[in-house]
Amino acid sequence: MGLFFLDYGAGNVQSLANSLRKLGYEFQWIRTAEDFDKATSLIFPGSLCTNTLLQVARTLEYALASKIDLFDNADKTVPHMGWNSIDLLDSADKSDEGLLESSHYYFVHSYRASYDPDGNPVAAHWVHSTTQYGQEVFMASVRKANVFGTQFHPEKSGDAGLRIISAWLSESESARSSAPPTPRIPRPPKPRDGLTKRIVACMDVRSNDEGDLVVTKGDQYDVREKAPAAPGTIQAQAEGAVRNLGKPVALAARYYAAGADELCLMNITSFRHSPLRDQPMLAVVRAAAEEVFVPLTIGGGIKDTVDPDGTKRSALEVAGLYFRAGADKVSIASEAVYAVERMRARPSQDGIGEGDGTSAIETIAHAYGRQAVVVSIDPKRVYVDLSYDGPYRDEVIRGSPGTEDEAKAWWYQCTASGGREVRPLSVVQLARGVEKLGAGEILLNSIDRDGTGKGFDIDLIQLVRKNVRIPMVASSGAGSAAHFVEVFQKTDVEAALAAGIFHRGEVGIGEVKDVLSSAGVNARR
Ligand code: 1PR
Repeated sequence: MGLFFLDYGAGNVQSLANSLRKLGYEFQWIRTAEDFDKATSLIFPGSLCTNTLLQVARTLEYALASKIDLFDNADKTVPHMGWNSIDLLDSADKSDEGLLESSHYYFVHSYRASYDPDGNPVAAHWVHSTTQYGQEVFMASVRKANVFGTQFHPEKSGDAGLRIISAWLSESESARSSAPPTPRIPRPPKPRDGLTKRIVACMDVRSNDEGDLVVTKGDQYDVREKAPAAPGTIQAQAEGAVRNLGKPVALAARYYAAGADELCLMNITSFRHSPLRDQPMLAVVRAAAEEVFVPLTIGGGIKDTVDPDGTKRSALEVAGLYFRAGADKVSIASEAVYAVERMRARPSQDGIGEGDGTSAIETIAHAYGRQAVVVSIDPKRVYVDLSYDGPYRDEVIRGSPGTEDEAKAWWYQCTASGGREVRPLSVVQLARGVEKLGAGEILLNSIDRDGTGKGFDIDLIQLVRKNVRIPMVASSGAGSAAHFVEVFQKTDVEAALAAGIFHRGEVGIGEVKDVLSSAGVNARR
């Protein structure tokens, strides 16, 4: 008897289990068919429900009776990824299961069950809340008798999400099973797209010279302290220690408490390691996921590798290890560059090239969904003559008058291995290629701006935005809260990321959100 949990390999199993532990609930995993009969409450990753599978099946049947379609990406990026508000439909008993219209919840999905009270009035009675993305209104939560399901991820929705899980599970089982159906009152939705701009804190993690994993931060990807070169030595020999800005798990917990909408952990020396050697990184992810109830992206080393004992591991297996440890998305950099180079060797009508189904992006997106695959791009400016007419002429940016870039022209070249390898690929070619291969989001860095505090590279971000219809995170160069306002006002990105200013405590996440709100940019509070 008691609370049971069904693990069918979905990506968010670990996060949901962590949220239950955080709330103090004990649960058992469903291991045999008989366990279903022992369960008085049953949790399906992605939805919360009680009693028997039959009821789950009925709920799904009900949901399937509604129209389930892909979001239209003509007016917005897809997947719908981020924190959105909900519109609670009225009920006779006012049972809102802990949901609040003043809160935001984390959504990540490409398909939605549309809310259509006129076309499907029977189903509409069981819709508990709706959400709007662009012009589309869809079901955010459903409840019928003792079955409750959400489209968003309560386990990734911070305190607001934990409150829902707690409200549902703390309702006594007898109250739940004896509760009469409480049909909602269908009505036209209140028009509001409440999607907020996301603020992401990124931690670059590597081992220092003592072998401990620390959060570090470079300037233009150089993470060592600058030491003056002694006479007779070259600068490389005079490099100082790896900068140590704190412990990854403690910092992750601090950013979660401060209101970060999402966190990234980048294993920045992973290209030297196999997953077996990266066990400490897996332990960091596991520990961070126990403390942090917002989405967690893990990057670095997502590629086919060979362990020291000769065991081969595919990128899909490596990603699976991170998902099992509690990551929600994996971020792929070097392998994405190589995959797009390969696809360009297989010509296609759209000029982008064709994947062969074997790349890390394709295999992971196929197994876990495209929303679980981020591609991290590390571009560098290549300056050219103002009269440049070479192969990248359509992507050339000319500096605006009155800026430090006046009279300069450049295009953006892709790199691999954290900027160490320059590749024959432009940022536009890479972005369009990874979108076609199945990436769900682009994390756009800039080697030129990283750690400089000069602000985001607006030209770069606008260029990539014009070329892809998946969500984008702008990264590199944030030096003040005003830089976040600038990036959201001048470009149409969904999220902005910073590292240095947060690690050094120069600007707080709360301060960024205050400044965004004052400037009229929608931010989660
Ligand atoms: O190639 O798939 O193994 O992935 C390696 C990952 O590690 C890539 O995402 C790459 O960006 C990252 N990386 C590799 N070397 C470094 C380095 O710094 N030496 N860090 C590195 C990248 C850039 C951002 C940083 C922003 C914001 N760091 O992560 O957080 O630029 O910084 P700021 O706000 O201080 O300006 P693979």
